Amino acid sequence: MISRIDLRGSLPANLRDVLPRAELDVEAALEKVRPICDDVRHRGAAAVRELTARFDGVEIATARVPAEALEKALRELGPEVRAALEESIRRARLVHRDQRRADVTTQVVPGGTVTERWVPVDRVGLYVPGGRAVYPSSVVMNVVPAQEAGVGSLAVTSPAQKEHGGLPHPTILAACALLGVDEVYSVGGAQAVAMFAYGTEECPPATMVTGPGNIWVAAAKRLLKGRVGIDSEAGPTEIAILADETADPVHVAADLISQAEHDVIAAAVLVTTSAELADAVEKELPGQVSATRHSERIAEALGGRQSGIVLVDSLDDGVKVVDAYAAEHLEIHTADAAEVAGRIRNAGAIFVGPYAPVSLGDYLAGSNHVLPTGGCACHSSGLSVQSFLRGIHVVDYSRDALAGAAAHVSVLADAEDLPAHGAAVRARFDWQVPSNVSS
Ligand code: HSO
Ligand code: ZN
Repeated sequence: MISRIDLRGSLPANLRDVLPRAELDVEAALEKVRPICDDVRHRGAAAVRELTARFDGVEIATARVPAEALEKALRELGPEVRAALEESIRRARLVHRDQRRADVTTQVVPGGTVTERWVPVDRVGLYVPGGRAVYPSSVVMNVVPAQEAGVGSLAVTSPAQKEHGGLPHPTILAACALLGVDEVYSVGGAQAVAMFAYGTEECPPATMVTGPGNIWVAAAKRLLKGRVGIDSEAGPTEIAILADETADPVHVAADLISQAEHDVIAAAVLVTTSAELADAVEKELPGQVSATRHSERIAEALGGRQSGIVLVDSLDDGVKVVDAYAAEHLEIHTADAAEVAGRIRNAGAIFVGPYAPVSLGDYLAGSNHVLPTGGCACHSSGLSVQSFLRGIHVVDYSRDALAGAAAHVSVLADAEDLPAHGAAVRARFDWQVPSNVSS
């Protein structure tokens, strides 16, 4: 059901290449997505409606979800789901509120300061997947950091659903209503990203588009990046587990299965020092898989080349392996899990010990579940308040402070053969370099 990679002995130099990983060919999707984005750019709302009819099989009179539909969805939301979503929002707010940054002013020289001022982007368009994946939790994970960052204008879009009269899934609508988001669109795919990037008669353009989506959404984000800011091109979900002989194989198997549930191309990787644990997990998987609802999808994900059990000699090697893999989610099931977690450098999020499964982070830990996939955790972070802020440097120098820098500016400008740069400073001192250079 799941393959094995034996890295006992010595670790190969090209560690990253020998580890299992799915390749998502976003590049190939770009050419298909380009005409869709161009169409939305040139024909606006009419193109969005026609593309929705073509790809989602639904005729929508307007892309904007009426306020009554949001109110109705909230009224009809089951009380248990409502309570769980409210608690998820409350915990996420606690964590994300603490991520807010204060402006910092540094006095570089007397009379010369640089302030880093944190300013939220003006308007964010949040993409929420639809279809097989109905993720109200992703509404929470995208909206909360944007709101806590102070983004003034927030719109959500999610694909039109035939069985819901051309509206997004009602739980998505209810989550928007709970979060106080009243601008919602029933548009999915590349056309949704284009709608936010270019704007239409119905939807003003956004400064930034965030949120996970399928390959078409990822391709549209790649294509329109620059025109609009993006978070990341979220790829298929990944879980890596670093475990020693103290780990419980039942928990390990359950957690691997939990993320394999997302997609046939989701990745589940166990890295362990214990061959006994590897055997026990392998023995445990089939029973748990067949007992769960999406067993076919899960079996395909676990059996795919992106998943596997990796055997290593020591925890030190295990740390090297999971660092090379740079998983979206990394669980640590070892004797001193906190100590091992402290040594990890590359992961989207780290889940420490037996009582912090990824599923907790998906819904209720307070952490964000929009995390870097495909190894991007070695250079990127998950969604946070910071994702929606720009740090603007505000430079404020007095005449004397500029005088103290003038000679160095002139010299550097000449060294770069950009004499007009130096002249711009000298113009303020009757074209002379002031003599009072401070160092
Ligand atoms: N594990 C997914 C998020 C999610 N799980 C949403 C359940 N619902 C990517 O981090
Ligand atoms: Zn999940």
